[in-house]
Amino acid sequence: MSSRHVQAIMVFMLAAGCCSARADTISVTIKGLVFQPAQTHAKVGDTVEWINQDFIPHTATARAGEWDVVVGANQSANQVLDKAGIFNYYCRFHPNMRGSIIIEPN
Ligand SMILES: [Cu+2]
Repeated sequence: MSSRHVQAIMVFMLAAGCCSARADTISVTIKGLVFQPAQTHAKVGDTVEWINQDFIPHTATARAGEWDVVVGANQSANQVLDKAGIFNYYCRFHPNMRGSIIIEPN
């Protein structure tokens, strides 16, 4: 293998390492009509994944309207977090279900 090839591979590995470390996926499980954990932390650019383990659909709906994610029964759904702040959300079908995400600037 030529040294140019080695260099190219190293650049690729560095780039991959950089970006996967910067953007995380934060999982929130929905089980028994509860978001777990109810409060979670993230950075701008991260993705939150809601994993619905219930047999009924739920939503993760931001109070201020930034996002409204429907999570089907036994399915998962994602949302990229593009703004910093404290985001309170709830389920439109079961308004007692509440969660929040504290999103820090990247
Ligand atoms: Cu619900």
